[in-house]
Amino acid sequence: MKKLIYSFAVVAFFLTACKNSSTTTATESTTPTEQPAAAVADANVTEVSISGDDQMKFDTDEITVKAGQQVRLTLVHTGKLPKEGMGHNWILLKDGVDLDEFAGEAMKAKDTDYVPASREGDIIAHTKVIGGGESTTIDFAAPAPGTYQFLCSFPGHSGMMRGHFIVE
Ligand SMILES: [Cu+2]
Repeated sequence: MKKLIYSFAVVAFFLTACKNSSTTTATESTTPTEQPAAAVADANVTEVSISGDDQMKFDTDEITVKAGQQVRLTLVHTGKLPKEGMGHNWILLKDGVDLDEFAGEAMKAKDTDYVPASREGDIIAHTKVIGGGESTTIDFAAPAPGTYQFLCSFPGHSGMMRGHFIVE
């Protein structure tokens, strides 16, 4: 019981300490600087990240952004396998494109990172193929509100590596 009371006292101390320090920071940052302008410019950019692993899986099957935003998407490969064997990319398809049909074409397009030239009209945005330990970032404008599909087009991956990209 004594120990419990002691822990409460420690927690209470930290809470008070935090409160004090945040009050101090708030007061310090009231000085006007050039920063607000930069913050306004960045407000239009939504940063999202998605990762793929050596188990042929994305860490999420749903990404949501707001219409009118610029999207900065980072694809991270958290695995160790090289891109020749376990490469991942991220491709966002236009509304109405059949994902399985697209993936069937894409797996033949090794020379162009599994992005088939004949299907470029079906794509809103895509990354390059990366291997374990690598990451890549792309910027694109969020399309009109709706639900879109994304996939990894590396051969055999789209069955597992796919999801929905929602624009609100
Ligand atoms: Cu993949």
